[in-house]
Amino acid sequence: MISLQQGSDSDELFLEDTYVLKLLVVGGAGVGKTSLVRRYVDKIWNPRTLKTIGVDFSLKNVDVPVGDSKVHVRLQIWDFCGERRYRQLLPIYSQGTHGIFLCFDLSRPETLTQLQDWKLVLLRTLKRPAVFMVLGLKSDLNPEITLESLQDQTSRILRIKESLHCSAKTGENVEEAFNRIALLMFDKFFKNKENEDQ
Ligand SMILES: Nc1nc2c(ncn2[C@@H]2O[C@H](COP(=O)(O)OP(=O)(O)OP(=O)(O)O)[C@@H](O)[C@H]2O)c(=O)[nH]1
Ligand SMILES: [Mg+2]
Repeated sequence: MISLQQGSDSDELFLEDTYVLKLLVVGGAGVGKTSLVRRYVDKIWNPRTLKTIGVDFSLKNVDVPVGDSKVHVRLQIWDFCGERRYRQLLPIYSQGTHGIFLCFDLSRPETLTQLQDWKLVLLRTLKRPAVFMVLGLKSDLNPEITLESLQDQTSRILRIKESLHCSAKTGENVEEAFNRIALLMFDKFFKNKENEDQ
């Protein structure tokens, strides 16, 4: 059974006992977005990924702990290509998104600064606010990075405190990043609805 919960400015999809959440993954070319998603969804590390053309789409079911219980969430993961010439497609693919991973490459600091542009474009095109989280990828190439220094940089440069360093190669913090954003998205878009239903 599929039911659409009517929101004031959006329609939220609720499949039986599962909340459907859309997560967009963006950031510069080659920062490691597809490798991150493949590591999370398929539990594989393949050093020879092909660059994404347009967008890749994956699904993953995850249980999000809420208080003493858990809710079932189906993550729709939209892995958007970093190549600039496809940027005009972003407004189309970003609509209805609940959360966004802004990704950069920890071994190329300029890719963090470039996220300012991505954030601006998204803020201009999204019809409702989404949850933003910054991911510093390829942490295996920058083992000195600490969560504190990362949060410091992302707050200063992007005004976003919510961040994590991950490695698709070693698996560091990959599950943690997706679990964290699933929880933040659920809290923002559905938590009050849950409380109303009880
Ligand atoms: N050392 C290391 N290399 C990585 C990691 N993640 C990705 N890479 C490498 O970085 C390159 C680009 O990875 P992709 O995952 O294709 O990057 P992308 O962000 O999806 O790139 P586009 O699709 O072009 O936007 C590949 O050679 C990967 O093997 C990581 O965690 N550690
Ligand atoms: Mg890719």
